[in-house]
Amino acid sequence: MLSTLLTLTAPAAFACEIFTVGDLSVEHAWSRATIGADRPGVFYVEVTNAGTTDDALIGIATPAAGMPMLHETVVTNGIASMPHAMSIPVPAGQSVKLAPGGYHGMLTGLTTALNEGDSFPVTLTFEKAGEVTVNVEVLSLRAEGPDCEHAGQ
Ligand SMILES: [Cu+2]
Repeated sequence: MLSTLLTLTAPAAFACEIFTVGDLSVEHAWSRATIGADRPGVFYVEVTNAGTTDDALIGIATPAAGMPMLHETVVTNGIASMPHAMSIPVPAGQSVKLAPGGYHGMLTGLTTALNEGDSFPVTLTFEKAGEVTVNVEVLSLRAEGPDCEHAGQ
């Protein structure tokens, strides 16, 4: 009952939440609805490093999928491929976006279909800052990102 109420009254809150670990802040964690659970889901997020030490995202984990992995979409001669990214650099003083067409989390082996309005946790592991768990908001099938209003975004 309570969760239904929260979903109804705050539909866009999750993806706009900001999580911090050390010098890193993590926001805009979102995913896309899936038709079923057979195809992989996606995970996108934005990480800002306000510190003076370079860091890197080295892994993701979630109860929503059996095999979550970091991927990079690379287009070579017009052909897209998705090599496994061992680590995604988060240089000091910079922001890095996992977004459609670039770095992304691929959620293979979904435990259930992702429906718009759902949310699920993803734990990000950084080389230096350690771990942080964020709430991921499931947006519509064709979403290109959450609509958050932050000062300076
Ligand atoms: Cu992929």
